[in-house]
Amino acid sequence: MATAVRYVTDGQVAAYHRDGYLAVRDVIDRAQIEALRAVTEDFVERSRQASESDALFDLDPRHTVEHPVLRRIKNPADNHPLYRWVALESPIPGIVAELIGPDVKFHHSKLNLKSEKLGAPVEWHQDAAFYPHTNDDVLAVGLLLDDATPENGCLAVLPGSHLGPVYDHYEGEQFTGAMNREDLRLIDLSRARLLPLPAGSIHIHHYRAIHGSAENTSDAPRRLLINSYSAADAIPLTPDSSKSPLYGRIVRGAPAKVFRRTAGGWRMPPAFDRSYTSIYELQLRANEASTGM
Ligand SMILES: O=C(O)CCC(=O)C(=O)O
Repeated sequence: MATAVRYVTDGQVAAYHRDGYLAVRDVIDRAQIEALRAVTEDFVERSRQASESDALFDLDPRHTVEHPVLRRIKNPADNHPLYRWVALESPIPGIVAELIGPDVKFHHSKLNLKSEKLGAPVEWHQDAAFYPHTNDDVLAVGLLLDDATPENGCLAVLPGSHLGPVYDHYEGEQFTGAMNREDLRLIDLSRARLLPLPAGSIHIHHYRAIHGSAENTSDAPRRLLINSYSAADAIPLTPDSSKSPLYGRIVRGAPAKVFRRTAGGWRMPPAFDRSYTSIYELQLRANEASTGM
């Protein structure tokens, strides 16, 4: 009898549920990573023609035709077959199924680019504040297209924080895309773990896990292709903001006949189906508001 392929060990599955994150090395081979880098460089070239952020590109305010500073490619899985392969057919959905499956649903994809010396930080936040679901089996998988280091802004995660509350991501009435400053003061962020990893590795974080990353102060880029998934029986509580045809697609197993619900709640995000820009934009706007710029 054929045995099913296993991508992660029981120990890794337990570590994900205990810590709220997991790093796995050598998931995508060097040739595919080189191909993904070439595709990504083509998108950066195309972004020269854009003068403002749109449905595909999220541009840093410093972006110019001569020196493109692209922060994010939106919905990469809809925009190139290789990105789509990563999201739907690479070993990644299989790994997700071992963590929260067997039935797995696609949520969204994005590619965050931190360019040399310029790449913007991502402040501490929890993805759950952006897209709450009926239960907590929701996660994001980041595939590193470059070696990630503390200097180029590798991801940092606070272990065990997925077992705590989902904090307010508002200052007053403004959704800032970052954890509320008063709450942050009460949290010991010195316990956060940096995740430096070679290209081709993935890191996976639970959607309640507190995470963020520093700016890129190095001479090397840090490009991170993120795909988010949920258990099929985790039902989104807010409308889709991605507008992607892949949203809600079953990528492993079967659709849920019964939804599953975890107790608890937190403040709803704004109506992102009408107004979502990007986490960078939200965090920048909030910082400008707080410094009176
Ligand atoms: O790009 C990063 O380092 C962080 C990504 C992230 O947390 C996000 O885009 O929600």
